[in-house]
Amino acid sequence: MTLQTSTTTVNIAGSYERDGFFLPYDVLSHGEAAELRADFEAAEQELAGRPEDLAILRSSPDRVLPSFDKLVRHPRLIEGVSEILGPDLLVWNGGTFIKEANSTHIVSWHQDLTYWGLSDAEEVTAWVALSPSTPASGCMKFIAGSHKHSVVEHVDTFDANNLLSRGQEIAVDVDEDDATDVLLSPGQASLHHGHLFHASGPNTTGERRIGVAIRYIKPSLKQKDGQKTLARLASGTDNFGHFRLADAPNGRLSEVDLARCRDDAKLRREVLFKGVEDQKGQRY
Ligand SMILES: O=C(O)CCC(=O)C(=O)O
Repeated sequence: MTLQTSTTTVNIAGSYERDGFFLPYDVLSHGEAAELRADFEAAEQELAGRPEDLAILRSSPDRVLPSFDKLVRHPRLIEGVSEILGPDLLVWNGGTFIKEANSTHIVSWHQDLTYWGLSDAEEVTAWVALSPSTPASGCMKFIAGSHKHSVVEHVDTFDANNLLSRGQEIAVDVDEDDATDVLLSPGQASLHHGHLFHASGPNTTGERRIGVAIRYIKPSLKQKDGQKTLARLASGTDNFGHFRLADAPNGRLSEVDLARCRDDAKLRREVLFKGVEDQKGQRY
């Protein structure tokens, strides 16, 4: 994949520290983003009659498609995220957020780290656009500086229209007028902090909106509750062993990888749905 050069990493750490995010960050060319999207959508077609595996593809494409494994380890992403977290990086998850054309699905105001059961906040999300991210398509909105709060109270709504696992929503008022729209072209990314207040609205366009939310963590973090989940070493070394290290995918949609993801998804659900185990997530 060719590297883009229009954004330097020089100002990433400063903006991130001040605002809790950095954008836009050039990662892939339009052509590369289109290729990745085509590979993903072909895989969706292949799994069309297998809902459980289709859900795995959408929530963990990096574990079942070599092209997405390559994306999460892309030198440009590693370079940008390392400015914030340092050279040793694990990918804790690399799932997609999809809003179909003319979809009412939204994401309520939330902070990512609320329910992930991680021991620390040294986590960065790189959200890579595979389609235009605009207010009309339901782009994310960020509240600059809100990452300086630790986790605030959230209420679970389990609203079927909400793409979050528990439909969780920040219980304090958020002034939408203060929000920054995350405007991205295909192949660009935003980087955001796990305590940042963020949300996204419906997709009012006739095109699908697709983003890949890659959650990078430092290997020193631990899963506080439950068993060790899988994480992929994306850069540097893991001197801690707090996660089970995932290998590269065995191939495209291999049965072995799909089975591993099914097992890992069970462990993750125990963490994400702690206290409300009988509920089902809405996203996939
Ligand atoms: O894709 C979206 O609309 C929301 C994504 C999000 O909340 C996240 O990546 O943390």
